[in-house]
Amino acid sequence: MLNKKQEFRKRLIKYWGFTEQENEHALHPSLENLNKTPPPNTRKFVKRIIKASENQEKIIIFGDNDLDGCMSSGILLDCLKAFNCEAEIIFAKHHHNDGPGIRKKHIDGKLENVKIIITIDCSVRDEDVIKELDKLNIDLWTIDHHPYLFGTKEQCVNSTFTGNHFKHYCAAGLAFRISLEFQKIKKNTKQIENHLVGCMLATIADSVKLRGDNRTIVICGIEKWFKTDLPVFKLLNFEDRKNISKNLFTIRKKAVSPLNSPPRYDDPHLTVSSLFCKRSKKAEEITRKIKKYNKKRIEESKKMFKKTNNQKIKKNCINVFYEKKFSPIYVSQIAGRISFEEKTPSIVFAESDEGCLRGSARSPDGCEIRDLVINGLKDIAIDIGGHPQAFGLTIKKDDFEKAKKIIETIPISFNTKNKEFLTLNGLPYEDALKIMNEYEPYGSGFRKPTIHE
Ligand SMILES: [Mn+2]
Repeated sequence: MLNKKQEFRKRLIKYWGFTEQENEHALHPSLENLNKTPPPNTRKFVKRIIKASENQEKIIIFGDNDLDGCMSSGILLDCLKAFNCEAEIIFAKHHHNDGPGIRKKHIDGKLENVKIIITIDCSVRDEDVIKELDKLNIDLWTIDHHPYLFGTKEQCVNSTFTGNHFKHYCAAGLAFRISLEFQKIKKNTKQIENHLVGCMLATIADSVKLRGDNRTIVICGIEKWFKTDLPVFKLLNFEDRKNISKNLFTIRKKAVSPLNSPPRYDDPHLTVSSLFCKRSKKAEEITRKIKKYNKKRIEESKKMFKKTNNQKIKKNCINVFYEKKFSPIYVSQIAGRISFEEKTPSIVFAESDEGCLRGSARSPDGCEIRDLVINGLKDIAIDIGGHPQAFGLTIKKDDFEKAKKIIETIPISFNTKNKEFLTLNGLPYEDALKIMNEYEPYGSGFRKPTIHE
């Protein structure tokens, strides 16, 4: 016979849909729990890089310019450097009309003597790129957590490929798994700890699901965060609160968001070169810039958010916002804040180049809108891509009113699982709370249930 506590725990595990092993891992996080099998093609990729290092083949990494993009490129470059590869990073600019990814214009004039191109947190968006690389006999590898687009499937390390344990990884998660494979050849404990901390920051930044391996990475990464000796991380550090949820919250506020600012101000190289840099002088210089950019980010986004307050929020629909003064740098942040505070999906547009509007969509847990919007705007959108609850899109400025009308009339629905209550069945509330606290931290895709007394 189960006692009341055991019964409650059983209901909790069922609520989250945990297997027994997942439950065990959630309660006792350790890197040992990471799935033993790396994502498909990881080992093949590492082998190819080893060969490139032996032959001194020139490598270009194309990254995306948010924190996950910078972190994943940074981790990868750090691995490649440890194997004496000749490699550099180029950022395919993100917040322009094309959305993330490389097109012909990004590679033109940059391929001299290049033998391998790696795209990470972004992929090839243009068939002409594939043709050009084929012609020049350049090997293309794609590492991404966005749906696969072009290239040879066998040369993609992709979170969306069939398989379970890696499906929620962000790009830095994939880079971390690659790093773990490199470490099997040349052990460097310090480097793996640094990459773990970096991966933790990117996992928080990208708001991927806080379950399975991601959860392990975040919890173990936070533990290492307080012991890191990397100058730039140390400068963003603060006191260890002994409460994992509070630490996660503060890390998001004091490290993740600030680190996300410089790359979005068109300086992703600054972020990448700072992340794993061991010189404290450089770290000081960079954190000064991070602070400056961050101050600007807070001020500008506050102004922008205030403007969205003039518009009445409509319930049960995707709310669309646009004003001439909005900046495309902050649209994702504003959309995120609206969807979080109003518990409703939203899309915020701002003017970008060439008569276009760049928008960012965010929706709360349990409400997936990407495919609905793709379908609704199929004759209008120039580009749509990203995750079911967080994606970017570009439309022509002239199409705005038409697009707004379509988007706001799309019927949306919430997965009601979020509204389920857990009953106490006679267990004192304090006891239930104690059990739930064992499972902290909560986050995206892993919510604390509401209790019914
Ligand atoms: Mn990403």
